[in-house]
Order: sequence, then C-alpha cells, then structure tokens
Amino acid sequence: MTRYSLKMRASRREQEKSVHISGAEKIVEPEQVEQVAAQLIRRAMTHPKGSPNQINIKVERLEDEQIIRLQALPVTTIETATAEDGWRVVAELLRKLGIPNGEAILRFLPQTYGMRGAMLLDRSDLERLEPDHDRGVRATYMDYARQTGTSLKTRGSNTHFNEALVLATKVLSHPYLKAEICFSDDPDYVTGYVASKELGYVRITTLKELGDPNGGRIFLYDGPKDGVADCIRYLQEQPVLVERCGE
Ligand code: WAQ
Ligand code: MG
Repeated sequence: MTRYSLKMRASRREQEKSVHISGAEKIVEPEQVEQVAAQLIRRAMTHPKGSPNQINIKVERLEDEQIIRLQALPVTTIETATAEDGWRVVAELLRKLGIPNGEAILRFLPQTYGMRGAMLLDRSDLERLEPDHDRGVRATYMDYARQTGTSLKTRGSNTHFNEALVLATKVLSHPYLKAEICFSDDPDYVTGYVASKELGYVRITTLKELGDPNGGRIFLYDGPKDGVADCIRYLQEQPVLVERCGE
C-alpha cells in the first residue's frame, strides 16, 4: 500500500539565527495525510519552546517496497531522583555495554544543545562524524506501523516516549550504531534514555531539572570510518515502520 511521509519543522529567528523549536515525523496512509498535517501544525503552534515564525511541512509519497519493518526495542525504566543520579546511571549503563569512556562521551552533550539533529560520535576515538556540526544528523522517515483504518489517537498519550522509541529502534537497527543517549530539550520533560541492541530502550526518569531548556542526542558509532556515509544515508533516507510487541 502507498504511504505518505510527513515531516514538520518549526523554528524562530533570533538575532539573525534560526532557532529550532520542534520537529516531528509521521508515515501514514493517504486518507490520513490531511488530518495528520493539521495535528503537526497545531503541535508546532503550541510548543513549550515558544511560538515559531516558520513552520515547514513536507509531504512525500513512499512506495511500500521501499519500507522496512522493525520490532520495537524492549523498554525498561530506571527511577532516578535527581539529574546527578540520572547521569550516573547513564555512565553505568555505558560501562555495561563495554564503553568505559562514558564520562568523556557525556562531556560532549553541551555541544549538542540547540542542534536540530544528533551528534554522531565515534565511540573509540571520540571523533565527531557529522558532516555539519551545527545541524547534526537527523533520523527521518520512521513511524509506528498502524493497522489499516485504526484511529491515530488510540495509541498511548506520551508523545515524547512514543516518538523516541521509534527513533531509537531505527537508529539501533543499524549494525554500526552501538548506543544512543538522549534527553529532551523541552523544558517540561525531564525523562531521557540510553538505548542499545543489548539493553534495549532504558528510560531514566530524571536527567535534568524542570524548566531547563537544554537537551540533546548522541549516536555512538562503532564501525569503520568508510562506513559512516552509508550509516548517515540509512538514518536520513531509509523508511522504517516499527511494530510494538503484541501488535
Ligand atoms: N534525529 C536526530 N536527532 C534528533 C531528532 C531526529 N529525528 N529529533 C530531535 N533530535 C535531537 C535534537 O538535537 C534535539 O534538540 C534533541 O534530540 C532532543 O529532541 O522514554 O523529546 O525531540 O520518556 O526534544 C525522550 C523520551 C524524549 C524519554 C526526547 O527529544 C522517555 C525528546 P526532543
Ligand atoms: Mg524537543
């Protein structure tokens, strides 16, 4: 069946610079395009990061044979009381994955604040591999596989979590991506995660203080340097539909 990709991106001009406010990705059936476009516009217009002065909506047709299907990563949650505890847990999880230099990796996070995409970091020599350091690499063309005809609203209501699980499932499906570290740049959302093939999607309930506008993402690359271009192409171009267990 033919599907359509919808992408939304909202930004604001501040002192001659374009500041990212919000972005989202959907893949839907033809009959849903109009309704979903309206939902994405509403989301951009009511975002806690403020009012945009530019909203882009891009709608593209995808052919079914292009799309690959993946099973969502399994999800677990670790409760943390403070951001400090949260980051200790992150470093601990990285150690479990055989990444001993977690603290050094986490020191890169401030460089990701305000980026539209993620940092792609070589986990061995800590080289940044994104062609454009200001923008980063954006994972795109991904969504849940909805059953034909089901309402778009039936899914659980935590949009941050739902969308992050789709993104992480796509990212970690690439053989050279070892782990992802993420926390939201939304001031009212303090839960983040570490995802990997081995540990699944591990939510960490507190990674910042309420009201903090910083957030970012790092994709940890674990492969040959001559595999980077294909990996970025996969993240940015391969359409993916994600199925949740039991669906
Ligand atoms: N590809 C790569 N990086 C992205 C993308 C993307 N499609 N979308 C956002 N980012 C980067 C960008 O630098 C943002 O500033 C940063 O990630 C945070 O994005 O289980 O909401 O959309 O409850 O604010 C985690 C959910 C939510 C945890 C994360 O991220 C849970 C979130 P946000
Ligand atoms: Mg955000």
